[in-house]
Formats: sequence, structure tokens, C-alpha cells
Amino acid sequence: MHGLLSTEDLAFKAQCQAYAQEQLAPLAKKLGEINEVPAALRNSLMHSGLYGPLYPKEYGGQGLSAVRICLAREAIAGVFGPADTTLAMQGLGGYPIVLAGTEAQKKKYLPALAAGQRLTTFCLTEPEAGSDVAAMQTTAQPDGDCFVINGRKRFISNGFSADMGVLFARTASADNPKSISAFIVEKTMPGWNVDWRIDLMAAHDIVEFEIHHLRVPKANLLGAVGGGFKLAMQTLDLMRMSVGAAALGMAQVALQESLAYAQKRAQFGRPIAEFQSTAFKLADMAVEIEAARSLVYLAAMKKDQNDPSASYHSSIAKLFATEAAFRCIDQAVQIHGGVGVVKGAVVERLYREIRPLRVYEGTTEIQKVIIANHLHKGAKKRTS
Ligand code: COS
Repeated sequence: MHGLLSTEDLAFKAQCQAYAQEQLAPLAKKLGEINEVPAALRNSLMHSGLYGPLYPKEYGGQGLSAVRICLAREAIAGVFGPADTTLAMQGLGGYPIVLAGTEAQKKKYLPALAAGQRLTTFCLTEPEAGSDVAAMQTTAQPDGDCFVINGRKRFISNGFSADMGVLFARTASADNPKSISAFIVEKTMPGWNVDWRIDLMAAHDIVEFEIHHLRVPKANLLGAVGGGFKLAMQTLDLMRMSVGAAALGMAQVALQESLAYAQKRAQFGRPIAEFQSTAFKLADMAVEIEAARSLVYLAAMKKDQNDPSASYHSSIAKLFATEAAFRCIDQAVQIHGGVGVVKGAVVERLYREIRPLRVYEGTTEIQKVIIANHLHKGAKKRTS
């Protein structure tokens, strides 16, 4: 329980935790480590109601709420990583439409995404444009009633299973050479060829693909020409704090596993939990988790209140929670000793699953850039 949450949000959290334990845990056991979204997972998420907080009520959601997105990810990420990835991508690939879609685009796409009938993704990263989004080389050229897109996208999560996505491409013109625009693309459009599934250290639906003369109707331009960079940043502002929430959920599972193990595992004639070296590790994990939880919930509340510092708090939450969770899970493996490094142990899986969170949706170092820029701008304002 956490003093920052309302009674309704606490009830939602309990509902997510019950879903994770009762539905997702057995599904995770059955499906194992998977790098796609099989029908059983797709159907389970579809009926879970977890997509609801990603979308406004008028488009079939429960009302967009950063707090609830975080609570859902916190509850499920430690239990079944692929479920969390799918939920996160429904946010990354749906929120740009919420933010910048025309009424027709919202009506066409959002209800199906909110219901989980369609899965989406977020096509931003490229071989030469990871941290430096503005360096993207994929181009979109106007041609009659279409844009013709050519290029390559890399590290696209949910890219194998998604039916559609929001894709960012360069739309340079003489008056705006840096212009980047966003497009709603569908797998059925010829030219989107998923040709390479990337094998990560922890199983994940993630691909690289070539875009070859993909003709996207002008009606699928999302927002204004040249508005793509800011749209991508605003989307990441919302979703980064939820990466922190997912990390928090993983750390919480690592603590529970470690506590249970330390209480039953005896060495030198007593449970290892009674040794100060173990007890202090558990205490350190609890402190890191509570601090991460407070930062994640604070960032989400700032976002829901449209506070202008929400982006800053989102980066702080993502940075701290993912780094803290990594430290916690490392300690969890240490507490488990040999058992912790055996393939299939919960903490062994978490050790592999947590690592990418310090990288994706902006590395720890990129979060520091954003935090430092915010401080710098604030200082400039105070002195001007
Ligand atoms: N919201 C709205 N606008 C934003 C913004 C935000 N969060 N962040 C930046 N902008 C605007 C800036 O205000 C600026 O606008 P003007 O041109 O009107 O002044 C414009 O966008 C460019 O901003 P900036 O100069 O800061 O851009 P940079 O190219 O220096 O890049 C970083 C900024 C590094 C923060 C950005 O590229 C980034 O987030 N990189 C990490 C990408 C990432 O997370 N990749 C993972 C992909 S998903 S797995």
C-alpha cells in the first residue's frame, strides 16, 4: 500500500495484482520465455482491461491515467515480461494517436487498440539513430495522395506481433531541413517487411525491418508535417515513468523471492536471513524499492496533473527505478547463491530481463541529459 494513491487507484492496483497472480503467472509457466505474442496472451490481455488506462473514455478506454499505466506495469512486469512489453507498446504506439490524431484517425484506430483487438508498435529507432533521434535517415516523400517511405527501423518491440504502428520519418524540405513527421502504418501496406527478428538476452518480441517504397495515404499523416520529433518526445515523456514502474515490479518480485529463500535456506545451522550480511541486503532492497515507488508515483501524478515538470520527473523516475531494480536483482541473485544462477530460477530470469530497461526508451545517460537540461533551463529562467 502506498500513501500517495487514492482509494480508487489502490483498488485498481489490487485488481492488477490479482490478474497477474491468477491469470498471468499460470500463463507464463505454460508459455515460457517467448519472443512473440501468442493467441493465449493476446486474448488474456484483451480481457484484462489493462489497456483501458492508455486511452480516453470516448475511444473505448477507461480514461488516460499515467498513475494506472504505472500500476498495471508494476503488477505484471515481474510476473510475465512479454505481457508487460505488449502493454507498453500499446501505449507507445497508441499515445501519439491520442495526442495528435484527427477525429477520423482516433475513431478508426483507438477503440480497436483499447479493446486489444489490434496490437501496435512505435517505430522510431534506426541503425544510425538510437539516442540521437534527430539523426534518423528513413525518409517520407510526398507523391500524389500518398507519402512514400524508404528506410530501416531497428529494435522495434512488438514488431513481429503488431498489426500496425506509428512510424517516424524524415520529411525534409527547403524551409525545414530537419523536419520529422509521424505516420500511422499498417502491416497490410506493401513495403513493410519484417526481415530480421533480434535475439535479445531475455526473450522479447523485437525486430529490425526494411521499409521499401511503403505507400502511406496522406490521411495517415499523424499531426502536422514536421511535428514528429516533438510527438515522439511527448510520447516518451508518458511512457518512460512506466518503464520505471515495470522495473519496480521486477525488483519487488526479486525481494519477495529473496526473503522467502533466505528464511528457508539454512547454512551454518541457521536460516541465512538471520545473518546480518543477508538481512542488510534485504533491507537495502526494500529501501531502493520504496524510493523508486515514490519517484514513479510522483512522476505519474505530475503527468496526470499536466504539470510542466512531468518530463523531468519521468526521466528521474525511469533512471532511478531501473538502476535501483538492477542493483536489487543483482543482490537477489547473490542471496540465492548457486541456485540464483541456474537457468529457470526466477531471479536468474529477472537478472536478464531487467538489463534492457536501463537502455530502452532512452538510456540512463540520456535521462541525465534531459534532467540536466531541465535544471539548466530553470536556472536560466531564474537569472533572466
Ligand atoms: N516535449 C516536447 N518537445 C520537446 C521535448 C519534449 N519532451 N523534448 C524536446 N522537445 C523539443 C525541444 O523543445 C526542441 O524544440 P524547438 O526546436 O522548437 O526548440 C526540439 O524538440 C528539439 O529538442 P532538443 O534540441 O532537445 O533535441 P535533441 O536532438 O538534442 O535530442 C534528446 C534530445 C537527446 C532528449 C532526444 O533525442 C532523446 O530523447 N533521445 C533518446 C531517444 C530514445 O529514448 N530512444 C529510444 C526509443 S524508444 S525504445
